[in-house]
Amino acid sequence: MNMNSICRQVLLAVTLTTLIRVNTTAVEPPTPYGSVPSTRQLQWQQMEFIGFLHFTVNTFTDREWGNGDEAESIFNPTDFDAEQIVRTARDAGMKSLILTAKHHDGFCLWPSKFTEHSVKNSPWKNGKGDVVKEISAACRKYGIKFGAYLSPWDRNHKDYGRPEYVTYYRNQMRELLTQYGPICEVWFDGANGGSGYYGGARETRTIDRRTYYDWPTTWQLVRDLQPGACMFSDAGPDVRWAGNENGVAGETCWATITSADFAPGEADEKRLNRGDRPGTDWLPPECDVSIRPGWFYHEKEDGKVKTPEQLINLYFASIGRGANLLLNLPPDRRGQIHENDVKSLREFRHRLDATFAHDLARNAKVTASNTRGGDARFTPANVTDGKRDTYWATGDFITKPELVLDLGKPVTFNVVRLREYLPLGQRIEEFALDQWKEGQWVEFATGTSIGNCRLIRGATITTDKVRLRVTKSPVAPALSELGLFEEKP
Ligand code: FUL
Ligand code: CA
Repeated sequence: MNMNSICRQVLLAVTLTTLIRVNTTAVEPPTPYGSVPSTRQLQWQQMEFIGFLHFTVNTFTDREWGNGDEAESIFNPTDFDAEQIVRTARDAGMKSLILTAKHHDGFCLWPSKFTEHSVKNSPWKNGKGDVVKEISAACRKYGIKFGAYLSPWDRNHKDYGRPEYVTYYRNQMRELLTQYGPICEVWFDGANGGSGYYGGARETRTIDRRTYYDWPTTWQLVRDLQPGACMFSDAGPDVRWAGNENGVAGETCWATITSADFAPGEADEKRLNRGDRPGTDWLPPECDVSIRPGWFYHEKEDGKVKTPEQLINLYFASIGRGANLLLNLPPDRRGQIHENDVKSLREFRHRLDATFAHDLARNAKVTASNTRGGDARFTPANVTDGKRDTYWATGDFITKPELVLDLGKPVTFNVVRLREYLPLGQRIEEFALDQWKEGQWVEFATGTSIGNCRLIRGATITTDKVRLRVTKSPVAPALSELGLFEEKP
């Protein structure tokens, strides 16, 4: 081997090692921060808008809470139409529908083997009907998911308050989770214990909310039978109550909370509304609210259906703060969603689509003060591609970066939508938004938590450049989306 070829060999070796080194030191994504979502939680959060159906004997007694002594014969919808109900929900943009299979009165909307207090002893379809079956089938037909509410409190059952009832409750849960296809959410209500019929005892029964139900065993049953289902309660384990029934999440709202401090029916409403930071668990909030004053249908509330504008405000106050919106639609005595509710939902959907169909930032040129490792995978352009699974990230320790959207021409908007890349946790704590105005940056909004979705809604702005400043973050941000939208009057 002559000197030249030795040189060539060495050079080749050096080049190869460099190449290999470049490969092995490829830029890693940021390390996840704090608690992060499970796959089922991520799927749930992406739904954003969910429907609730409150329907039972109360629909026919004109009450909100049945006592448990209602005769099965009163449950008799005159023209039950599961498809009309599900279509209404789907057309409103709801991605799943949760049905009160059993409310506090104990009446079951499916023919449970474990009680006589159900549709099977009602005149409806000569006792052959099954509301759970019809609604779940219609959900499958219209391509939305299905969930069930099984009230832990049962004012009809003779054993309520004793261990036998907990077995009964689990038997019913097993029926619901095995006979009706995939269940995407199980809703554990917090109202527990009090006066009731209780098989004729007509007394007040109180229970220890922390111990009576032995929740971990029931939760495990749900995991075993429906591993994809998210469970809702004041304490999760997958989704938490947002702390009120007005549909409003905290202005600052963390997806994390320390859930061991709570039990179903026992929680600090302020903390649920805002979350904890730091919190030991990823437990995103669900904002439940009814389209009418009550959860069940009452003719006297036909004129009190929330207006499209009120519904849009709720959308901004829940989904726009990182929560999911669970909007209740009460079927009427026919067993259909009333015309007034349908009309309001239609207009609501129409206005939302008119706003969010056009992301005015889509063609912007995006630049940032820092891009993680200069790597194209973390490019700032990822925030305008409309995909949740691509994101802009900065280098570790770069916690106050800036992002500039050059829109190329003046654009008019009044809504900014931000989304964080959730698999890496909720990272950004505070941010500010600026517009380019008369040759300088002028701040037009500041905000706190982002999470799944943050909507900043303000005065209409016309500008050709927008800047996002991350002003507080414990770690490098990972931002999936920055969109600009205009609400048309
Ligand atoms: C509450 C219940 O008491 C109401 O009747 C309704 O079901 C609501 C969603 O949850 O705690
Ligand atoms: Ca993206």
